[in-house]
Amino acid sequence: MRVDAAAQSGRKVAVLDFVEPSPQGTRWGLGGTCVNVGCIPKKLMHHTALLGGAIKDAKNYGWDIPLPVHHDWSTMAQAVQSHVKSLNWGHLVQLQDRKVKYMNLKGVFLDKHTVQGESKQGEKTILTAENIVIATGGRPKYPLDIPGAKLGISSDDIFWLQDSPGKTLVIGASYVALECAGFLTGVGLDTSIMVRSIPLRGFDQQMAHLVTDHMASYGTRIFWKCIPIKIEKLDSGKLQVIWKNLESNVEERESFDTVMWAIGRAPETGDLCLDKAGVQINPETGKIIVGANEETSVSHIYAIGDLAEGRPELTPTAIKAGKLLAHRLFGNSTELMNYDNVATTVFTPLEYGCVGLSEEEAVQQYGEDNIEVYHAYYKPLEFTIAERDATQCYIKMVCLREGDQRILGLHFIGPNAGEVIQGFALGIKCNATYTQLSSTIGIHPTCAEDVNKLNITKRSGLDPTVTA
Ligand code: NA7
Repeated sequence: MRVDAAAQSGRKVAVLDFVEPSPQGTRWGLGGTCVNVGCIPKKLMHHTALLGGAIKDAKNYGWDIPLPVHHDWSTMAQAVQSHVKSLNWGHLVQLQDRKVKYMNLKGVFLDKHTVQGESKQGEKTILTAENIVIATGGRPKYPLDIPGAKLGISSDDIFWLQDSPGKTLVIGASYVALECAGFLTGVGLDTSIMVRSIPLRGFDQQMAHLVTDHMASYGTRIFWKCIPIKIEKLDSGKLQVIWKNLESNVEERESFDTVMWAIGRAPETGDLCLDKAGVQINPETGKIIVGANEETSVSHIYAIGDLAEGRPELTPTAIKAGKLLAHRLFGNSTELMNYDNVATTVFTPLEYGCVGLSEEEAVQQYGEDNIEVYHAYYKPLEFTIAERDATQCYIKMVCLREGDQRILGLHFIGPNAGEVIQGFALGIKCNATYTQLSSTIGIHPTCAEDVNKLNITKRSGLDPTVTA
């Protein structure tokens, strides 16, 4: 939450932050998931992998680099971890500057205005507040029914490993799974993913399959339609994973140095004693039920971020929602958070950025006859000399079919997808139309210009490959 925003209004503000170590004992500092075990270390490790690709490309561009090159995990880990620690420190300083009292305590509700904070040493502090914001986020799930599951690590651990995880199996097919498997492959590790159903549930499925197609061609092994059954530690120290192939119904096994669970995240609401404050949760998801103004079932208690029901599990939405809440509470504002058309990017080796509706959602909401899908397979200029395969470089724009064709969703797979989509997200937020987009002149030569040049519809059945 933007506690600093609340403090700036002159109110007395305290923030309780306490990291429960992961089952593997990993702990970290102030700043939450994004800073410590999410976006920041993930993007830096993704960049590490991209650099490896650039080194290979460099040869064709005339750089005399002896191949193969070797990547040293410990050097990367130290660099990433010290950057994260500098961010922890920066957050602490910012809180002090804004006169926010930071308390390294784990909070539980005693009643609707009282929270008890407990330190690592067990010392208790009672705090009372007029307004309370819950923003405890979520933590990776572990399966309850798989013997040996605790031998595996999660995304809470991968970024803090001092030594290379070696041959790794990532279980799950969410963006967390694909991103981690992507950078592990990229730094040269033998990496596999186990997918029980579909990749990237909730995302456009044509795009999701292009992402996994690229990963497979890039060296990540994908075990499709497989579910883990058991993990055993062998005398060699390796982990033997036994799984069932749901298509052949056959049990298979293989040993790995590391198994990483990426099977979703659970909201951190269980230990908060929310019942004592009367805060309602959805018993199925464990998430806190909130209104449009982030208010829970108790009028002065708010919930923001991953633990709030129905909210995207994304850092920037939580930050913005916190800021707006502070402005509403203390700054005479009435502006509510608008959760529509939030852009996001999956940082797989070939990145996937999107904003707005998937093709499936657009069909469901408007009917197939009422949408027009423009698409293109394009080749980034940089790929040509490097002789990179551009098979999965693809753009899809979903529009309304009538009139000027309002853009409902934009999907882009290719280099720097986040940078590309961020700009177009403004247009889509402003209800841009296909007509307006095509009248915008592209910047040559970029990948993003191929978005402006989209002109082949899926309905036409014409070849969408960009040739010039
Ligand atoms: P998600 O999106 O909840 O994804 C969890 C993934 O793990 C998904 O691929 C699941 O497959 C898979 N899964 C779940 N349980 C198992 C077991 N037991 N075995 C194998 N595979 C399993 O999780 P994330 O935390 O990564 O993402 C959270 C949100 O952030 C997400 O909703 C986005 O909006 C942003 P399934 O598809 O259920 O078959």
